[in-house]
Order: sequence, then structure tokens, then C-alpha cells
Amino acid sequence: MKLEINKKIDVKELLKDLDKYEPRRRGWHWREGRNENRTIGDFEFHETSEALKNYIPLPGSRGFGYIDPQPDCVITTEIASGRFEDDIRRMRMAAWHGADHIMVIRTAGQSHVDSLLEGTPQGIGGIAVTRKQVRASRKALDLIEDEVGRPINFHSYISGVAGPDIAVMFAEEGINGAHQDPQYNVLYRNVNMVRSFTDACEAKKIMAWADMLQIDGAHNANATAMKAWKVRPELMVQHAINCIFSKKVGIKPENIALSTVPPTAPPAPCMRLDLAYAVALRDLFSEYKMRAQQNTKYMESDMREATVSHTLNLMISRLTSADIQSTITPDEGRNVPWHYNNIAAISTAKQALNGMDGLREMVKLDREGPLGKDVRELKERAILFMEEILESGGYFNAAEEGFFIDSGYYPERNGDGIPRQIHGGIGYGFVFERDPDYFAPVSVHYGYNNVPKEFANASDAIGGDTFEDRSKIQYVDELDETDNVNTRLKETEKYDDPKTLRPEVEWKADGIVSTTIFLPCDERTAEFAAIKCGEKMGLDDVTLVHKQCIHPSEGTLVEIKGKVKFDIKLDELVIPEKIPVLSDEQIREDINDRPMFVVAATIGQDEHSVGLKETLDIKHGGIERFGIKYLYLGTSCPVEKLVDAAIETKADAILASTIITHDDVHIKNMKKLNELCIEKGIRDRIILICGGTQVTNEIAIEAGMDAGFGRGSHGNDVASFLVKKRRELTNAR
Ligand code: Z97
Repeated sequence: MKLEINKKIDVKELLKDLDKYEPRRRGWHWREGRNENRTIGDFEFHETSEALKNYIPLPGSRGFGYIDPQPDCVITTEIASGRFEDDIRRMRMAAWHGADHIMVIRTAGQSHVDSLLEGTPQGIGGIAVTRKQVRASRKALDLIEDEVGRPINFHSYISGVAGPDIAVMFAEEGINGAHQDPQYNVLYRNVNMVRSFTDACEAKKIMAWADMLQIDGAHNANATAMKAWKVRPELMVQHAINCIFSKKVGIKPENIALSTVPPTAPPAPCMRLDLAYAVALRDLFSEYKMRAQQNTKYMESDMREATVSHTLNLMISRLTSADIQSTITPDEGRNVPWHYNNIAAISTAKQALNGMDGLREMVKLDREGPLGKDVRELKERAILFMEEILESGGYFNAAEEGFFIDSGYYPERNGDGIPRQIHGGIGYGFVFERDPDYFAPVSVHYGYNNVPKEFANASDAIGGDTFEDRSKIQYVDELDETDNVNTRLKETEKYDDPKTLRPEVEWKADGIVSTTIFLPCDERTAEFAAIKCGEKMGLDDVTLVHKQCIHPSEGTLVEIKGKVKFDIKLDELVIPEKIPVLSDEQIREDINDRPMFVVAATIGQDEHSVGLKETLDIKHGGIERFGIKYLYLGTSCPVEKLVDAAIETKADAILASTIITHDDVHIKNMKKLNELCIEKGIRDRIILICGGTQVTNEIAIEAGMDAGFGRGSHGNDVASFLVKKRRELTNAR
């Protein structure tokens, strides 16, 4: 199976022979070609990696030859639709925009499930991580990485009481990275602490074998604490515990990543607090990798606000370092996992990282001033915290005494931490010391194993385990007759036909659309009025996604979502043919060889000159930029005057602009222009163009023009047409 750029990924095809699919490789992949200077377009970049084969560049790249520099760090996106068949389409879109670390969010609380799930059940807030879902996604990513020309890391979580089982499955299925932190289970999922650390030994050993990258869970303290900046010393302690533990179990330090999150966001003076924290982390953990996340704790539903916080976070990444740059959208806060917002966040990362390329070569962090003092203080607080853990008898005692997630800024303690019991919690009582004759016939195992002498390797006892012989993997397809991918695909089968479209946001053809509405009233009224607006617009299931007070009485901005019930049939659409546009260089060359002169005006009683001026003036990228000279006759110019001026100046073309449409005055004026040129005997040698918001090429041509330019037209569209039309007229003569 191979992806074709102009075809959607075929999920049914992907699922064929999935039971036999083998992942191509194991292990984490960093971007290639880092630490090299690279010329891309007109610029030299200092912090990029190799280019992609297929990509979508930033919109602003139009001014720079559509370059798409790939930053040096891996870029993450989190995908969480709840249906893996929809996730994989998002993965493909994300990869084209520059994501090469796809984190699949698990269905709510999968840590509580004490075994492996099977099949393809639909999840809430993410997918149920099962072998089939994982394998199908990895298979899709193998195809996607061929398409974009860069390996893509696939990532999920190894936690909960089924952690080691999940680790085995991930290793078998070629998963490249995972969150693994026994402290997460203890603090947030109340898994017994002895059990959690014991399981982690096994899970980490397997991760080491599979060369997976590990991300820890310290940042969850930041997200849980009431005042996130106060837990900065604790965050460092948590990182330290998981780092050294993982290293001792056998994970290479370069595969251990700290989940760093800047703990504050504006309106806090975030740079002062977050930069010191970032520097302190890098001082203490220089051996390990940094996975820079975005702050989500102080994220509301406002995209703009989240983007500014994200950009400030990205500045910290560039001022310090980031091996992996994470991206999250406000969707995480408002629980609407919309893929186009994921793309927006990937683009924010790419844009900011490109923009700040080489920042550290120009700006040096001043350690002599307040930054150095704060960094030192943070490190001291963290080390004192660690010392107190030792004094209290070790980690387990400290966790029992509620040392963690306390709202005090250490050494201050407010006594509101999360205490957990050594003799309690989920899975308590299920950790047993291994007997002297304990024997596990597996190739990768942590700790004591009494391998009988006749076997060189433990797994020889069974003729090889699943890591050595894939045919021993038990592949379970579906367990639930109704909750599975086949039934879901059947329900949306109609939309496999590319001629039938329905808008979508969360899932294929879900009909969801969102609308931004401004209501000139207070916030509370606006909330209900907006929902009524949605209903009157014919939407079903209207809900509020975002609201923002603009003024207590003058107005509120509201975003709603709802569902449409209709389909769009492609046969019903009238899509005018797209006119190919010459490149800027081609236009310039032509005008250089043969100068061009045009006369222009807004015609009739029309005073709207902005569009025409934008099309003409060099400042706005108008035709002047290609060397075309023009005479502008102003607004409300009579058609006669325009034609006379064209004759007098021997103009190659007339550019008329008309916005007003009442009584079809725009059409009448175009017709008049054509007729007058015929009457004066110049029609066969002059190009007539009309522009305006209500003008289309079709309307203009019908009214006797050579071309019409409506909304969204730029100077290059007009210049390209002028050049081509003049060549046509010359050839005809
Ligand atoms: C991130 N946005 O990028 P369950 N283990 C650890 C975790 O941090 C998590 C889980 C397991 C975040 C990811 C929050 N983190 C989302 C160390 C989740 C998930 O939900 O308890 O089944 O496991 O880090």
C-alpha cells in the first residue's frame, strides 16, 4: 500500500492483513542534519534539520519562495479524536505541517484498567490503546513517513497497573516513545507505590530494549498544583527521581526526556519565573533530553491568548534548548479535539522556531544578574527537598507524609499535598518477592531470574519469546460486535464517495461547524442569544465553545459549534476553471522586454478605490511591482474619459473597478466600456479588465470584458493575465 497525494488514506485497505503487519523498525528517531548551517531560499539558517519531501509551508512563506524550514527539534502533536480511524487522517495532516512526534492520547483513565484492551472500541478524550489500534496507526505512519520523507515517532503512555503488559505490546508493535513515570501512578491514579515502582522496573527494562524514548510525568504536578510556580522545586525532584531510576534500570540518558513546562503564563511576569526554571533544569539535568511542553494550566478557550503563551514558551526553548517541542491547543482546555487547531499549534511552533533561528548566537543569558540568583535559589530549594526526602526515610515515606503537590513554595509547606499509603491504593498486596527457583522464560526481564543451566538464554526454554519470534504474538481482532471500526466505517460509508461532502471537525462527516458571533450585549445574555442564533441558522446540538467579554454592556464575542444535516454533492457545484498564473519572474521578464502601460479608474458613481489601488500600487504588491506603468484617473470616472485617456496614451489596457451593484450598474458600466471601445475602433488592440468584490470572471466576460477579478485577487493575478493576453493579441496580428 502506498499513499497518493491527491487521494485520502483508505482505512479499509489499511486494515487488510493487519494481523500480519510488522513494524519496520524500533526506536526513537531524532531529526537528521541538525547542527549544520543550511541555506534555504535566500537565507542561511543555523537551527534547522533536513527538509521534507512533501509539506505545507506557513502562509507567509509566499513572500519567500514557499520555503518550509524544518526546525532542529522534533515537533509533537497530540491527537485525541477517540476513533483511531479519524486519528490517522489527522496524523497525515500534522506530518505535512511538520510534526514528527505523534502522541496518541488514551481514553479517559486507561491507567485504571488492569489488563490489555483489545479491538477498536471508541474512546472518550482519546482512543482506547489496544494492539489493533496501535498497529493500524503505526502502519499508517509508516506510509505517511514515506510520503513526507521523514521518520515519524509514535508515542503513548505506559502507566497504570497494566503498565508492563502495555510496554511489551508497544515494544512488539514498534512504538517509539512513551510516558513512563511511577510517580504519576502514585499521585494521580492512586496505584500502590510499591507496585508502581516494581512494575516500572519491568516496563523501563522493556523500553530500554525497544530503544524507546521516555517522557516523565513531573509536569502533572504543575498542572495539578493550585499555584504551579510554587511547585518548581518539587518538579525538579520528581524529574530527578524518574531520571536516575530509569538510568539505573538501563535506559540510555539520551532516551530520557524531561517533560518541562514553563509553570506560568501572562499576565504573570512569566519570563522571569519560567526562564529561571528552564535554566535551572538544564543545569541540573544536562545529561538528559528536554521535551518542552506548552503551559496548559492557565489556558482558557481563547486561541489568541494560548498562542501568545505558546510563543513565549517557544522563546524559552530557543533561549535555552529543546530536543522535542510539544504543541497543545486550547482544545485541551475546552475538550474539543479539533485537528485544525492542532495544525495551528504545530504552525505556531514552526513559525516561532524559524523566526528565532540562531537567537542564542545574538543574545546571551545574563547569569550575573537576577537570573543567576533565581536559578541558584531554585536548585538549592530542590536539593533541600531531596535531602528532606532522605531524612524522612526515603521516597515512600515522603509520599505517605504528603510531601508532593503541596501548595507551599519549598521549604514552605501548607499541608495540602496528596498523601498516599504504602499499604494501600490500587494493586496493594500483589507484589511478591521472587522465590529462589523463580524462572521467567523471556528475553527481556528485570531482576532476579533463575535460568536453568541448560539454557544459554532464558527464552530458549520456550524456543524464543514474542520479541524474538513475532509469530507467537496473539493478535485479537475485535471483541465487541457493535463498538468496532467496521461498524463505524459502515455508518459513514456514504462519504467514501469523493462526490459527497459533509463538513467535519471531530470525526468523519460529523457535520460540525463552528461560527464566530459578536453580540452587542452582556456576556450572560450573549451566551444564550448565541445558541439561539445557531438554532435559527439551522444547526443541531448547538453548544458554546468560547466567549469573551469585550465590554460589560457593549458586547461579547462568542464562538458556537453545531451540526449541519445536509450533504454537499459535488455535481451541484459550479467550479470555474482555475486560471494558471505566471511566476513573478516570468511577468517581470516580459515587462522588461516590452514595457506596458495601462489606464485605470473606478467607474460610474463609484468612490471605492481601495481594491484598485491595491492592484496598482507597488506598496501592496500591485502591478507596478512588475514594472507596469499606469495612469490613475481617480474615482467615479466617466467611462468616456477612461477610453479617451487610453487612446491618448496608447495604453495596452484599461483597468476599471466597480463595487456598487444596485440595479446591476456594474454590469451596465462594463458593457458600456466594451461598446465604447468598439465604437472608437480600439477594441481589437486594447485589453479590458474589470475588478470588484462582486465581479467574477464569468460576469465580466459576459459583459464584454477580457477578464474579471473578484475577491482575493492580487496584483500578480492581474499582471499575469495582462502579459498572457498581450502575447495572444500580438500573435493574432
Ligand atoms: C503531555 N499533555 O504531553 P492515563 N503517564 C503519564 C502522563 O503524564 C499521562 C498518562 C500516563 C500531556 C499528556 C496528560 N498525561 C496528557 C506520566 C497523561 C496517561 O490517562 O492515566 O490513562 O495515563 O504530557
